[in-house]
Amino acid sequence: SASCGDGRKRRVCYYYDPGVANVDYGANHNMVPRRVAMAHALVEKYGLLADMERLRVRPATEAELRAFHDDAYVRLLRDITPDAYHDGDLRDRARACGVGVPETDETDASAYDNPVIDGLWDYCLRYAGGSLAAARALADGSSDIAINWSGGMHHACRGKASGFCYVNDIVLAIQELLEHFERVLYVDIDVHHGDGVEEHFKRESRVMTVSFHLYDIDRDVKPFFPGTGKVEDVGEGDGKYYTLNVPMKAGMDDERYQQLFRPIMDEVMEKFVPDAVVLQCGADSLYGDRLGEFRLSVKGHAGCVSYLRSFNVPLLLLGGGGYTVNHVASCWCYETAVAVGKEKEISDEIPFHGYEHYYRDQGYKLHFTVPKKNGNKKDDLIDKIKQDALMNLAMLKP
Ligand code: VJV
Ligand code: CA
Ligand code: ZN
Repeated sequence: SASCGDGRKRRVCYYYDPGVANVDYGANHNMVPRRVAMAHALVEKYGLLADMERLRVRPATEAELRAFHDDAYVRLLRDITPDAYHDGDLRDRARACGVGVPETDETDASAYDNPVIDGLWDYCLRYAGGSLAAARALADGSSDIAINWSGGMHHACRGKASGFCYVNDIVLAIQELLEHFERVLYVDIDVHHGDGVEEHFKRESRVMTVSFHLYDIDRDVKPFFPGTGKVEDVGEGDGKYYTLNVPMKAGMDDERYQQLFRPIMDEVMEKFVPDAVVLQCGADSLYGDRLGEFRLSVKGHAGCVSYLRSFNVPLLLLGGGGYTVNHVASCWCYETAVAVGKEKEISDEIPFHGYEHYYRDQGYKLHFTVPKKNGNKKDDLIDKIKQDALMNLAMLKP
């Protein structure tokens, strides 16, 4: 059960490729890969590397990407550069694959989300390579927990980029895990719906996908991206009820989030009994995010990591969204500490490590404060969504 073995040490391996952190999505783009370098600098300064195996791995290969992605899409990612795009020869192919250049395609929304950037191919191979290596470290039994904060790109489709994601490293990692484990559980705490992963496995009963996300149908403007993830979407065919969606409204705080997360995950663990767990730790569900509208603290977010860790099942931790970079780095550093079981030992004072000036707004504390909001304490909607989710889980054969 959830309570046993929490104090036990875990063998943790950690993947960090500085080549990924130098990628630039363009001026004012929300996605800032440097946040991973910031998280890493904290991890290093807090001395956490001593408690982990450091994975040094090769980038993914073209053939490895083709285990999920279309040939034509993989070729496009390989061939496209800002110059080739401007020359026009690859422009149509690029736009068909959801990528573009904002200055050229002013009216094309996806060009803003998924720009053709310098080093795009190398970036994709490296972050996918990290997630694949991490999956292998679990599959061969050499690690209990494996971490790749550059991964977690849950929106990428077989033949198309979407939502800042070009290659779906999560699908690739799960496919790798399926070679060695019978059942794999995917859990997604990014504020956005994990649509790309769900779509690929929605007919598969060996993979259960669970996404917690912001979903507001009664919005006066556009729905929150990507607009999918209703509680009624439960998978199809053999995979029916092996998809679970937990749509939430804006403003979710630690208490209410855990009121859903814990009982739902208890039930999932008991019914599905996974052999490995993949947790996408998108940090845009934190308070103060530039895109998200939840109000989680670092401890609230990390509560999901420690809860799943307590089940003692091989655990793959991936990054994802997260657009207020100081919050993201604080969170992933703290979650690295949770993985190695040292979260109580790391100081709340941000150490001098080269990026300390980013933490001024949070008083140079690792745990930024979440202002209390006085609303009605009893929340019928929480009970309603919990009931709906548990009803779907009741349909799963034990
Ligand atoms: O909502 C959308 C799509 C649009 C078209 C593009 N415009 C800019 C916004 C509306 C319909 N896209 C989302 C994508 C969110 C991706 C989240 C990814 C993850 O966290 O789940 C996993 C890594 C969106 N929301 C906000 C923006 N795009 C956005 C993109 C920009 C931007 C401002 C907002 C890109 C460039 C620039 N500004 C300069
Ligand atoms: Ca999610
Ligand atoms: Zn997100």
